[in-house]
Amino acid sequence: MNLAPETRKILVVWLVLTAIAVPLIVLVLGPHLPPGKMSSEASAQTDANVVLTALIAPIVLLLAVYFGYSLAVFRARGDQLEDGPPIQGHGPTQALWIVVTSAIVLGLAVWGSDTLIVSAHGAGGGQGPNPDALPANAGQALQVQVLGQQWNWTYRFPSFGGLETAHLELPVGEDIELHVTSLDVVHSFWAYQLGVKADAVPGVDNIAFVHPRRLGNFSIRCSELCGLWHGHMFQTGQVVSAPQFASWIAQQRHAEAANLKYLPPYARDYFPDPTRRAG
Ligand SMILES: [Cu+2]
Repeated sequence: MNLAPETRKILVVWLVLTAIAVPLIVLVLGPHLPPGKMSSEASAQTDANVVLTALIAPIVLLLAVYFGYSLAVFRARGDQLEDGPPIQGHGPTQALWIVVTSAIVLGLAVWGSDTLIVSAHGAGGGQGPNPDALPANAGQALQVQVLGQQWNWTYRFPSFGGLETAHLELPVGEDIELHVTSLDVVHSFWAYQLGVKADAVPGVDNIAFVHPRRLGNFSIRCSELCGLWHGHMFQTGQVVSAPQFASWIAQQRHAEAANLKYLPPYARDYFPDPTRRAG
């Protein structure tokens, strides 16, 4: 191809900078991009952040190099204040631009849809009462109900007698089926390091799947302004080993046994008595 010397220089600078930037983004910045690798869903989100950052870098660099080169080389010198010759379109550049941008957008759409639906079970978002993206063994997932109320979170475990706990522990390596709902106003359950964020809406059973992969703490916040003490809806949850989870559940059942009879029967959602203050 016959390239103008300017084009060749711009391309060389761009290629060199791209060859430096992309590996740095993938290898150095990538491991620090949010939300981390604590669950399959979080990993899929982190991978998406790495791919998008690595892909955007050459585009940003091309624009920056072209801009910088134009400022340095094509600027008017002295008191010559004359426009350059008009450009009336450039077929090959336009065709290349359309082909490359279409390939990037369509490629990302296919990859993103596959990740969302097949490998990351809805990627931690609430999918409503009838989820489309299910983990392979959805039937065996551990069900945990997440209850938002002004201004705290509580959790119910239907497979352990409807036990309600004031804090959240989850077993590592298992599929968890979160049923997020609210007792009063709209909240949003955001377990940051797990890559889960699902709206908690009264009367709605909002299902989000998560598969914890690593042990450790995760922070839980309400991410929907829900009243005066919205900022107080903060907790720390734990991903623990299966035996630790079993002993935590046993201990919670023992500690909460006396309270169990005051709880309403386990349901997918609750409509509290409007004449009483919820919670
Ligand atoms: Cu809230």
